[in-house]
Amino acid sequence: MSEAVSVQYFPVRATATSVTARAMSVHLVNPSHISFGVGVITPRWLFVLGAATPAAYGPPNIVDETLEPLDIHTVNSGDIVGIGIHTGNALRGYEIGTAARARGATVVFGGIHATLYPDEAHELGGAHAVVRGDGDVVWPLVIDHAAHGTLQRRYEGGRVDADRFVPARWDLLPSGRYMWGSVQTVRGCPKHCSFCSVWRTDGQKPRQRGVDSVVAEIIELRRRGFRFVALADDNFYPVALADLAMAERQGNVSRLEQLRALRAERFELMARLAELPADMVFFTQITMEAAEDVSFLDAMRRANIKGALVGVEAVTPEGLKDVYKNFNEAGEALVDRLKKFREHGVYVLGSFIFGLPSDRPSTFEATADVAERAELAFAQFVMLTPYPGTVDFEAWEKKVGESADRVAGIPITRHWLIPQAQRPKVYAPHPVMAPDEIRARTQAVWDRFYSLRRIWVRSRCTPTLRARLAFVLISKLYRQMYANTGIATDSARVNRANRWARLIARPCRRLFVARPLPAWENALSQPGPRKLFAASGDSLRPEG
Ligand code: B12
Ligand code: SF4
Repeated sequence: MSEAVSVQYFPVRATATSVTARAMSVHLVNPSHISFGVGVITPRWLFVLGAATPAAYGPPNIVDETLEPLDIHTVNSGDIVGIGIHTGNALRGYEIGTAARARGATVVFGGIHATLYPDEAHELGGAHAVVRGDGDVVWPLVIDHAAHGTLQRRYEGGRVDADRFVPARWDLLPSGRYMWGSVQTVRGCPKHCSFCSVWRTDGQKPRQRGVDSVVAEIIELRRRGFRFVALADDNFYPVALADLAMAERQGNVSRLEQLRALRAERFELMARLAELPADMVFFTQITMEAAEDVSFLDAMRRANIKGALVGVEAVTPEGLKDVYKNFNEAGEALVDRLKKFREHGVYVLGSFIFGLPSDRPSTFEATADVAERAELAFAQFVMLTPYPGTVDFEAWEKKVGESADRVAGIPITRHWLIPQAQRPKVYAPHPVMAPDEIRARTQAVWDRFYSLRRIWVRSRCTPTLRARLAFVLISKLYRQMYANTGIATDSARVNRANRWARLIARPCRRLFVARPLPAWENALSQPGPRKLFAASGDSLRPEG
């Protein structure tokens, strides 16, 4: 694209001190068609781009619509509105962009969906410019161009090297609204699952952030009263033992060294996390292969990484073949592998996909049984959705071609443009089950796994009554928030679920917050976090 501006050609930051800079405001908006008042996890991109916004333009106005909708009257002519979209919230993003443009603002889109469909943001979202890829480095340049009237149609943010990732600005967080902070430690994933776009957009080369900058952000969050932090990584375990063995077998010395260095850095990070206050709880996403890496699991336990989303996807070998995930186990070996996490103090949120071509009516109950026998703490059962940028999507789009069914006049191969309430639940025809059968059976599995009795039994994994209560509430919240992401058919059920989620969210948040530790304020430059704690007089964990 000739108009595209690539980040490589520009310095990290252009200067911007003009009068225009001070007269206009920068808004960053995370779109959502539904607001809960309280958020579970901080949407990290808002605070990363907030940090990347040049100081000359003043602090950006951050709006997360999962908390409450944007008040469009806060947007004035000449302002810059940055909107980050993934596929699920693209339609709402386009509404916001169109409205902001009508008010005379400069509209810029970014995020994974805009990366995949930049023209769509121009055609439907009122975009003046679209940033593809990472925004860390290119965002200040975009703002400067907008301020100086030299804005381009397209910017290529590329895949920024890990040492140029911008740490988030947590001082921009609205207080008392989120349960978990989010810190990214690695971007990219070496695997190639067919339903996932990460390895194609973020790349297969893991870009690991330096340990110091990760720890500094966590300290900052803890200082503000967050003791629960999601490590917002694609895959926290980018080097499996099998990868090392393969490089060794191939006699590939440089690859082996590279992998060993990455792995050593993971252990270094976990050792540093272990030095943080003992009340910290981390959660991440990891592949199942980590179960056979006992030293890694033990390091996770010491680091207080107490939970991990594991993509189980399917419980049969045929299902795993369907999604190119042959590195996972099936059957009893799967149950044993998942239990390994638990034995080493890591509680698993198992993620399963329903609607795979090899699924049969019996697969649903069999999956629910595995989830129980494997002693999963949480589970999600998602229906196969072809996300753009994935191998599955491309195959499906090619197969249905021009003859794709239409809903509200929109081909289902552009399902994200169909109004939320009318979106189909199942996209690809299944060899033996009707779409509604898949939906109903999926819902039944959710209902079974999240029955109050079963949640209460599972909550025994927590140490105190307060923690058990938190477990029950978060389980119910999780269930209710998911009730409208695909499985519920009638709007009454969706509305009921949303009301419940709103009601539970506030008390739930209170169970997650910790005492802020402002004494850490000036101590970030000190040698190590453990010393900082001793110096602050806090007795969460003694020094030495
Ligand atoms: C952490 C995470 C979650 C968390 C937390 C979400 C949260 N509140 O932040 C949880 C577990 C809740 C979650 C849930 C889901 N997620 Co998720 N998630 C992620 C993950 C691993 C990291 C996101 C993150 O924080 N990255 C760090 C930030 C800094 O990076 P970033 O968001 O990409 O932003 C950068 C650029 O994109 C760009 N950018 C972003 N916005 C903007 C805006 C402007 C103006 C500009 C200039 C630049 C810009 O600059 C940023 C800095 O470089 C991504 C994978 C990924 N690599 O993105 C998946 C990912 C975003 N999730 C995905 C999916 C599918 C989901 C679910 C639908 C899963 C499900 N089946 O239920 C739900 C939907 C939730 C919802 N309704 O929003 C997909 C989205 C695919 C797509 N095409 O949209 C991804 C890409 C993973 C995948 N497997 O493909 N997710
Ligand atoms: S699903 Fe997970 S393991 Fe597979 S490519 Fe995506 S991030 Fe990597």
